Amino acid sequence: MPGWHWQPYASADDVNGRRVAEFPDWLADLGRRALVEAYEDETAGDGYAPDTALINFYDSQAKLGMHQDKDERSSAPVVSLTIGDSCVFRFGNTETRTKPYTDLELASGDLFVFGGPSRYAYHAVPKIHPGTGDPATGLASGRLNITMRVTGLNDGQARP
Ligand code: MD6
Ligand code: FE
Repeated sequence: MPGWHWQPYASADDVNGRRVAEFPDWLADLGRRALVEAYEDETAGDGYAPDTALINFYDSQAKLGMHQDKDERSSAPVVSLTIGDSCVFRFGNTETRTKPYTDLELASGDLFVFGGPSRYAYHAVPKIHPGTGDPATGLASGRLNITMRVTGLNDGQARP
């Protein structure tokens, strides 16, 4: 990060050399349900078709500085999921990487939607709370963050 290491249908040669996995339907379904709940609008998920999931692992020391998610060519919402350790999530404003911002706690199972006026809000992860995750998630330690996105970069053409 930032930038895109991989393309759909290509191999992830800087990680494991395997073909980048298809975006799972169940994850897109979860994204649509997230929009319905976040906007309290049964139609809010209609047509939402995320094509890319970025998965970041945070160890107990990891931090992510203030940034906007603006590599996408689409202003469709970004849906973020937390698994494992909880963290402090700093949700800022769209103008500056400084105050005003709100610090909130994201715990395993929480889902956060960046959409509408908050789509380009600055945000950060200043702190992980080590040891707060439930090993029943399958993650013994640390935090996984999955963000699903409509990149607008994918032409939708399947390649061999
Ligand atoms: C989070 N993640 O971990 C917030 N942004 O709660 C991000 O802000 C993020 O994980 C861009 C790319 C990957 C990310
Ligand atoms: Fe981000």
